[in-house]
Amino acid sequence: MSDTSLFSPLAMGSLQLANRIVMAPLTRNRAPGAVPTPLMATYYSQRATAGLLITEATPISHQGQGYADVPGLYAPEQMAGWRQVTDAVHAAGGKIVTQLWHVGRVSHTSLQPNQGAPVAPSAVRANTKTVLIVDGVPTFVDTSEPRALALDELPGIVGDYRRAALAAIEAGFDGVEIHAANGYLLDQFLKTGSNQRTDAYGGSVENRARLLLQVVQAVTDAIGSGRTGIRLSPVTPANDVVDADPQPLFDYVVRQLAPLGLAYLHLIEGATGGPRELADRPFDYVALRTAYRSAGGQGAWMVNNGYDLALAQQALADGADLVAFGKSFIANPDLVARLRQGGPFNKPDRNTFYGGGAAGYTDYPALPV
Ligand code: 8OZ
Repeated sequence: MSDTSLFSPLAMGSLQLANRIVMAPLTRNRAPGAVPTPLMATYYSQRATAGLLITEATPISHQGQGYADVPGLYAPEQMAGWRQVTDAVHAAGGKIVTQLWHVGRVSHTSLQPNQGAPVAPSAVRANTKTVLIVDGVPTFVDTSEPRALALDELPGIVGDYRRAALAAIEAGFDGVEIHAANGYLLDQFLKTGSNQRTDAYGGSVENRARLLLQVVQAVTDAIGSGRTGIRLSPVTPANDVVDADPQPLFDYVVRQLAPLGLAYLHLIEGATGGPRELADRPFDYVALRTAYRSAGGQGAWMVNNGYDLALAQQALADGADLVAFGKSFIANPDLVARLRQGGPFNKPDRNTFYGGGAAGYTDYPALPV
């Protein structure tokens, strides 16, 4: 082994991780009726040699759902389903947190309570698609026109995050990741393109970051900051979000997060699942980390997007603490062992990313041991 750091343990908040390799959150749409299944327990436990597993994005409420067949965390049968997942992962020696998700405007009336409009900071439709099941087939459709959330609805949303965090711990998770990335609700509030509010939640950087910081405070108050992480994507164009001036926005966000004692900050660098550098959206991630550290932030710094072994080792040498792998974890349940020996790697099959059953989910082979 030329570099052991990727395979070395990390004490992070209340969690002891066996290595620095993280399974990124990956939407797989295999939970009919929003209830986690035994097949999902198999899938996650197959990948339990990761230092940390982050579940697929998991709606905190019916209103927070935007896609068909994603598992929720707001009903008793969902928690019972997740308990099978967390038990299986723990039995296999792994650690698992769940990703708390509210999609905001990235939804469709057919998925919403009473077929209502999806909610958003402002009534600005996202030019993006979501997935419905049409005649049994996963089908991409345009998102629906959203309605702007009233000021007096926001405490209820903060409360939903809090409740879901408590439910996660009750279901056996080691912690939670607050999904504030990829153009979903919290990212919609952060960014100027989707937030046109004129109240205390719109306009200035401080106002646009307010909901996010209230959510983090509520979740950490409920379950402890040492088992809470957050995911941010400063410049991703995913789900049609854009900010006019992202560097000062995110510098402010991480400086505010610094004293809260989070277990980790999870950064998507560049375009989610796409290029790591965007000519029209430059961003300085080193400056961001410096802003966080100089404000006293001690959380682990987790990087994500298009990492392979060499790039991951370089990131750790450059000061990152954890590297999250997405597509390579879909195709390689034993990714840690494969990285350790430098390959070979199975190739992911895009046709089975979203929806379906065991094919392309639990049937990727591990290396013989
Ligand atoms: C792919 C398909 C559906 C949702 C994200 C939760 O981008 C997602 C997602 C990804 O964060």
